[in-house]
Amino acid sequence: MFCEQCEQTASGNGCHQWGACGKSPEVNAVQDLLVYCLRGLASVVLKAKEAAISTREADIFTCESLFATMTNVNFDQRRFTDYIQRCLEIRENLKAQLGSVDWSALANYQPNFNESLVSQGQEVSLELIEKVQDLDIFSLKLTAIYGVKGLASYTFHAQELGQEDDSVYQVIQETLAAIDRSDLNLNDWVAICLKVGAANLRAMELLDQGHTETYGHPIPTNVPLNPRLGKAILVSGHDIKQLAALLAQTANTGITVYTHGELLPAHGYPKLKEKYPHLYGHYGTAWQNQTKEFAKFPGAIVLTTNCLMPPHENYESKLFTLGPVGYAHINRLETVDGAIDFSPVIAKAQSLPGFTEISEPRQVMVGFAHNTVLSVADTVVDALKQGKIRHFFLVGGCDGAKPDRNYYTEFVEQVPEDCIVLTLACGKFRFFDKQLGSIEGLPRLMDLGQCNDAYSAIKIALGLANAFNVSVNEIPLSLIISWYEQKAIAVLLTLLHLGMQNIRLGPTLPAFISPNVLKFLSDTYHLQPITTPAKDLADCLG
Ligand code: FSO
Ligand code: SF4
Repeated sequence: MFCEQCEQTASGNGCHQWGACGKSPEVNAVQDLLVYCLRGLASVVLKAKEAAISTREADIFTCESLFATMTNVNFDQRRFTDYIQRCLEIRENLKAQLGSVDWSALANYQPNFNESLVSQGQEVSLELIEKVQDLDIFSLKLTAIYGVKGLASYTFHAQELGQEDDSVYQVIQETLAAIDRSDLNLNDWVAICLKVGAANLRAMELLDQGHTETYGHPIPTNVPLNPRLGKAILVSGHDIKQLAALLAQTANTGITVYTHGELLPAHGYPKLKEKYPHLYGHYGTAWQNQTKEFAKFPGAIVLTTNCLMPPHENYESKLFTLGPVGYAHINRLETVDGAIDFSPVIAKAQSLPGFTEISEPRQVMVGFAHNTVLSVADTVVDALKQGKIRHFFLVGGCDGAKPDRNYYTEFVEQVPEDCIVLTLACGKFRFFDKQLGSIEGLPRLMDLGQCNDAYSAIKIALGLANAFNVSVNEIPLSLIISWYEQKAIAVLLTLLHLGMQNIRLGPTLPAFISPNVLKFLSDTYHLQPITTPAKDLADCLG
């Protein structure tokens, strides 16, 4: 097998025997086969778009199935077989509408379902076909594919909330179709990657609109970290819409709903909180701690998106997945009349003890999305001008199990008292409950939301640049980013598209970035690896 799409890739050099995430070589091969078929579908979709034939079904399908191939989303080989079959059905349906066209071999590719899809997937591994030809183009093709996976996940969430823009689908399909081309040079591939970043900015804007138009702008909200007595359901992942659907179905059941991981920021949405008082508190920390945290949780658990880890026997019977998420033998929630039916989760929660003991009250504050922060832009600008705030640090991104991620905790601990830390995504769980005080009434630690809310960080940076009438690289803001999976790659491409300089990335640099591509990123954008908290802090403040 070959996969190097995430930060945890084996020895920083690609997973070749078995995925460090728990993905088997067989699942990896059928994922490769699916992506290969999606690339063929993309060329047909582009022709259909030119001919003004509706491609919405194909576009949404492409997003969902690419989402399923992201790290820690779906480990179920049968689901990928279903996705491949569906991909070919959609492709042939579009071809039939287009009439006689001279299709490429990729657009006509037909796997043999009577033989092993695993060996057919191994034959179309991108590494096998491309790496030998040109390492730098291979590196940029991987960057584009992985970035498109992240973009597809944001686009999938946005369309769930009724927000779509055909220009985003166009970029996803163009990028997938371009992988097959051998006539593009390095500059062309850099441009393709930056275009993915631009489309991702639009996708994140759509997702932000979807969230805020449906659930209101997040407001500063205290979230209990201690449970309350009674039956309980824990919801993890990122999908606010599915959380809302669960809340609707559990209203008046007496069950308390807790968020886990990246769903913590859901508590900041006023329309969710007002409507569903049984959305009570947060339980646990980041994704890599789930095997311990899920085992202890005394109720049912729903995984709405990444990051799913291979479940342990001691909690798998109370774990449920939905949408693109999956694991063989784990309960899967079905869609009934267009909505997920959570009744098996409710029945499971009722059969489990729930919380029978209370603990010391603790809480954290969420809800510092762009609307809240920019509503006090004048205070921020005054405090900056008067030197009361010296610098902003965005310390955010993904968490992971490696010990070198302690850098981010130590960094936040060492940030001087006249500086403010903005954070987002699951990396914050290393320091989210620290009491850092405030400056001029502004908390020194502000949680902007999920990785899906990276748009907020960008809006705040652009808003401050606008208030000072300078470029975004001239405001006193440093980006200290931790990455893990492909959404982080999409966001990084967005930041590069915006021309953001001096991003510090860690805990290690992506394995798929070749030395020449890294040199380009470092020369053009001054993208750099993290070093030590003390050195990086001194450099940023210097
Ligand atoms: Fe974390 Fe996982 Fe949100 Fe990622 S839960 S690591 S960038 O998939 O999604 O931040
Ligand atoms: Fe390895 Fe990451 Fe790929 Fe899993 S997703 S196989 S850990 S590179």
